[in-house]
Amino acid sequence: MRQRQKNLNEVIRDDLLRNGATVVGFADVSEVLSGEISHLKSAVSIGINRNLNTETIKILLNLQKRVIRFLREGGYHYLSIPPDSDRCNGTFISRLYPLFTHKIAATSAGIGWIGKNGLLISPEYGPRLSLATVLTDAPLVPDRPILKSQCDSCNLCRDYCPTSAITGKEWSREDPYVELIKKALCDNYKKKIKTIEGKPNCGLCINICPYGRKKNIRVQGLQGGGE
Ligand code: B12
Repeated sequence: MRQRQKNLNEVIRDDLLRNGATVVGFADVSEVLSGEISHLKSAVSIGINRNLNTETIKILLNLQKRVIRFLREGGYHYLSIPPDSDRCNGTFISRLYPLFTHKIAATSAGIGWIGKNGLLISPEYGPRLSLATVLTDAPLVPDRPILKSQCDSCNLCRDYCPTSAITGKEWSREDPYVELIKKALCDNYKKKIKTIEGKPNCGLCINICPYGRKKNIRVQGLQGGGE
């Protein structure tokens, strides 16, 4: 008996999961795109369960290249948004990241919600996924978006944030830009640690989150969550 041919979603997802992705989702992002990229209505959202560091960025970039290969073969247009788009100074991509964030793709692809710590929380891996996105006009079938936070009454990240940057408000797709994090406080703290330890390593709001957390962690002396 002949096997059913895989559709493009399945081809991409299977390939990425075999090559290092932890989660892969597909989103209809047509309602959030404007201007130069409004024709790229679908997003492939890729998450890997690793701290955001140089090696992680390399892996994510490689996964994005794999997606692009399939899209190019199908004759589709695409735009790859690198995991560290903010560092691509002066480029077209660097202008995009405040307009289209990896978190939009991830919640729209049903990978998770935005937690009180401002991070994408997956039910299985918590806030420990580092993210990358490829936008495309390929006819991908969207997964079901997640519409609201499931943090409920948990306030661990707010209570343990060393700089009181977390407001404790809850995210929903209806009010997606509610102030979750006082970004300047978070950023300044990371800069301060960088001058002392050489790396802007905090990550307490990642390590304390109960979603996806390994049991029996020590709350005192938590390790940092990335660069
Ligand atoms: C600038 C930046 C920072 C700044 C500002 C942080 C912030 N909260 O915005 C600083 C330097 C402080 C920072 C710190 C960190 N960052 Co940072 N950062 C970024 C960057 C480059 C851009 C984020 C940005 O400015 N977005 C613009 C604002 C307006 O959007 P946003 O807050 O990101 O997301 C909102 C929308 O997505 C919206 N939304 C979600 N779904 C939907 C759906 C619809 C339809 C709509 C309309 C909106 C919507 O809700 C979100 C919350 O309001 C992204 C990479 C990227 N290109 O996305 C990484 C990124 C957000 N950072 C990341 C990480 C890991 C960190 C740190 C943990 C690093 C560390 N170890 O300290 C900390 C965590 C701080 C924290 N708790 O937020 C990861 C987050 C992964 C995750 N699981 O969520 C990202 C995605 C990088 C990556 N490639 O993985 N970061």
